[in-house]
Amino acid sequence: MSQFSKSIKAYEEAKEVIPGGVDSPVRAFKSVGGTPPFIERGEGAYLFDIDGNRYIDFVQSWGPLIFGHADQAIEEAVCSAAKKGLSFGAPTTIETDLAQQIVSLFDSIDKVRFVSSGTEAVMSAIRLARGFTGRDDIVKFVGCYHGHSDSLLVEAGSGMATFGAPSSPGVPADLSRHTLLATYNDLESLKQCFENSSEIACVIIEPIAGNMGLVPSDKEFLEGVQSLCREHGALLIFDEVMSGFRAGLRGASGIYGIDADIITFGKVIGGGMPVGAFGARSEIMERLSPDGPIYQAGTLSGNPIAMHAGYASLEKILREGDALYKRLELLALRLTQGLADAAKRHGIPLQTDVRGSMFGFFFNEKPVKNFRDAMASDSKRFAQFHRKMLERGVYLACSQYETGFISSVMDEAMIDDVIAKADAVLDEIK
Ligand code: HOZ
Repeated sequence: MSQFSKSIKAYEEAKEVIPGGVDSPVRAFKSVGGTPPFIERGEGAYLFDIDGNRYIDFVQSWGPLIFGHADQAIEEAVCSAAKKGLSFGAPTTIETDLAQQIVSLFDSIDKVRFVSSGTEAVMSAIRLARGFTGRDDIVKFVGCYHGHSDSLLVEAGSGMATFGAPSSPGVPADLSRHTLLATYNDLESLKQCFENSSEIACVIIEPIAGNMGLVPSDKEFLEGVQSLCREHGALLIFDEVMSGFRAGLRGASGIYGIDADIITFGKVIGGGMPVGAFGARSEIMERLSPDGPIYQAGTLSGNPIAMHAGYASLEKILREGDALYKRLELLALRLTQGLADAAKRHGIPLQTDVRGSMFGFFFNEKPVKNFRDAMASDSKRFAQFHRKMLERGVYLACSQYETGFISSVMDEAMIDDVIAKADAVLDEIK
């Protein structure tokens, strides 16, 4: 009997009534083989599946759970808010409280608007940029993923990369022709886009890409992107849905010291509840309805339970400040160094990187700077590594085009245990 037998049965049942058995494609384990464990509960650094297997969790719901599972303060905030009602569709003071926390940290943000997901945040930011500039074209970088809205589902990372799809049926060609593509960490390719179009409303980028695996921008490249945007009157959008409050207290914006015109958030600012947000200076945000003509709305936007979860999460973050990210980065470096040493011992080429609590690794001879480099990594070896680590109780993202996350409830002993397991696995797959 397999250690995953209940999950295998649950997956078969799910597939009868849910496409692919999952509500988001990357969860299906298609690129690594096998079936996904069905989760029963999370506690601290660990996940428990319905077969009773325990895993140390480096996925953390794809990023939000920086304090691990069932954090007491966040749980209490959610429970006490829930007792007062689940949704009002009317203003609440907690929205202002959470907005103030975010505005206080970013010089370039005077106002934020809350939505219910990262996809929604980015989709709204694009509309705002188009409405503000009166232009239709946008530039995105190949391999960056900005959620699944039409304009952005072109040569995207994350699940699109996992399944090797350049774009999705259902996105009208008339729309995707307004999405120009540039190469990550290659300023010349962006210059080319500006030469090809004088109608560019915005350039959107994950300044620390986390959806083609972890691939940070080079500083000079990102500075160049900002100058080109200014030169051509296009807005710069930092998609910090993943890197926001993950790579550092001020995300990539703080690490690089670059102020984007619009920043999008999600994941950590919801503490595990569905939240997204986008923010900018007043001049831009005031173009949004009801102050201005650019429409954007949502029945559950600023949902009180989600706002309380996000506020409790940010309150904990602000209490520890930069020290939190230093601590998490040291753990991430301990992990990636341990993996790199083990890989070297077994003669396996491995590239690793870390930004704050985000870490990534590629089975690749060469450093990874863009999506083409990422795709040259050994996906078969990744799949073997993933499966064998899972069998040993280590829950890693089920695609080489995703990022790993350290949570505050992890410690050195846990990391060392994972390194020992990785060492054994790498020995088996060398
Ligand atoms: N945006 C998440 C990280 N790539 C993936 C979440 C999902 O697609 O389910």
